[in-house]
Amino acid sequence: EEKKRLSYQQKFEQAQHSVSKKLLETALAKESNLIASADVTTTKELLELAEKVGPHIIALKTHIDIISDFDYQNTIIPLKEIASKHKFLLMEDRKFADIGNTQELQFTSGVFRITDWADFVTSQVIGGFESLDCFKNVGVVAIIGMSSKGTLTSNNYREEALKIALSHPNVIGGVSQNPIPEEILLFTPGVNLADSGDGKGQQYNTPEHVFKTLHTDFIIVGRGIYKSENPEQAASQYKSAGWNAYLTSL
Ligand code: 5FU
Repeated sequence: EEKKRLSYQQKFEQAQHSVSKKLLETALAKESNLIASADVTTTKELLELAEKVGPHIIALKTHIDIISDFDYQNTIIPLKEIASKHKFLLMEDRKFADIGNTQELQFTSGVFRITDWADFVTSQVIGGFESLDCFKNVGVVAIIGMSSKGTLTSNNYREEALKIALSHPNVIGGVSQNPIPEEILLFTPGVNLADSGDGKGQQYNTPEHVFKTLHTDFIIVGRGIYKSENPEQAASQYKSAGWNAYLTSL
């Protein structure tokens, strides 16, 4: 018989970090484990997508540096309003990958001021344990393994990356295509119901597959939703597929 996973309720009870608690609480309340990746390039598209998918997601993942007309007042303020209206968190997929001092500057300064609005951020752990110290007021999702073909995140790299992730108090979870210990949350991108790849190295699995084989906690879906003719309906479909796959994996 297959090993059972912990439920969101059990993970909520054991969670130490306020952002983990918030994510799990939101998942239980909305019956969703879906994070939509908003890889669009204008403020208008970003806000429209957030409004459409908002009811179905627990978090919206951004690459804020691809927004060509970014402006704190016109991009972030309305985005935060939509997030609070539809009760989802903001995940900035910045993938920090430098020394602590530089990451701190990238996190707090520049035009994006990520520290002022993101609930949680992604970071590589290649800079070592102390490079994560600056992310005090947010949750960190550590990049353990990547979804792309030929990634250098080998077994050995992932093992070392996990040691940092599991021991750092700012870390709430990891991005990976492999199972990780249940003390932290698992976020899995590379999820699509229609495609197996994008011709640029991305590799896709279905929600069923990642819940069954990885016991993932949250699926991250980009083009499957925002490129769809009806993003609202697509979000609803991924939400149901993800939730049913979670229930089946219990
Ligand atoms: F860390 C990772 C990873 O290993 N694979 C990813 O695809 C992050 N991602 C992100 O998830 C990537 O930067 C995109 O923003 C998103 C996947 O988008 P897709 O359109 O569903 O392929």
